[in-house]
Amino acid sequence: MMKRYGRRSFCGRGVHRASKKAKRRINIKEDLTGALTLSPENLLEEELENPMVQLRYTYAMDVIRAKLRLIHADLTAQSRRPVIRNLSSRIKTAESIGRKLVKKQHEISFETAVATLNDIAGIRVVCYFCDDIYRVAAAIREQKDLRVIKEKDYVKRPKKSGYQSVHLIVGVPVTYRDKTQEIRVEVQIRSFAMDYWAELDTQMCYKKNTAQILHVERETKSYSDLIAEVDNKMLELRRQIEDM
Ligand code: 0O2
Repeated sequence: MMKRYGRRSFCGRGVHRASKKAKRRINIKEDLTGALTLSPENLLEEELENPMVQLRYTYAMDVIRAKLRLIHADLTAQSRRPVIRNLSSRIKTAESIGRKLVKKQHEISFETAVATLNDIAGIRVVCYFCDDIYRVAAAIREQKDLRVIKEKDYVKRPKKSGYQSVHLIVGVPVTYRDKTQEIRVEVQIRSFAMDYWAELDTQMCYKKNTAQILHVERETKSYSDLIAEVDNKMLELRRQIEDM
């Protein structure tokens, strides 16, 4: 089962891809009394796929997507050039949640995932230029109906791998009947150039233990530096043109 940040046009609509149940592996365990129970992975999957859960996360992502369309229109009008190139979103698969919980040495359960993971729902914002990242992040911070819970700036301080993006964990109030629940959504904001590097890194290295191969680690990091240099040169050039 695989759910990725599918490329979606900026105005794209649609529901996040449904999981492929056919590929699902069911692990039933038998305890000493002979009772049959589902494995923690299967229980997690069951709870994650509950329509009320999926719809709450989808709702929260839709609120942010709608907000980002407004931000795009506003910033585009201000700068008289397009600012956001594309948006994509996804709900993390149970498999990926399970792996992340194991990596963080947490027990595998839906409750633990909801309590400890910030990126069950994720939105990726790809901007044209690297300064746009901070304009979009600032605009998100200004929204009174959203709460920025946490921020990570991997542009100012790239990860060891070379990964660059600004991450905002945004809380969205989702009300159903008389109950309001704050749903956390991870918003990853990056430039077109940073996205190119991250997409290829995901395909070739990320989560593949290539970090053990020193030259791969060194090369991917050096390409990230090169791309950042080009990104900055493009920004300088744009500024020169704007000043003409
Ligand atoms: P996937 O499959 O993209 O969902 P937190 O719990 O908020 O403190 P977290 O989520 O543990 O922090 O880590 P972090 O570094 O803030 O963000 C992790 C996400 O950033 C990853 O999600 C990736 O999407 C992306 N990312 C981080 N490092 C790299 C990297 O080296 N290469 C690439 N291509 N992407 C990276 P997941 O859950 O790991 O994966």
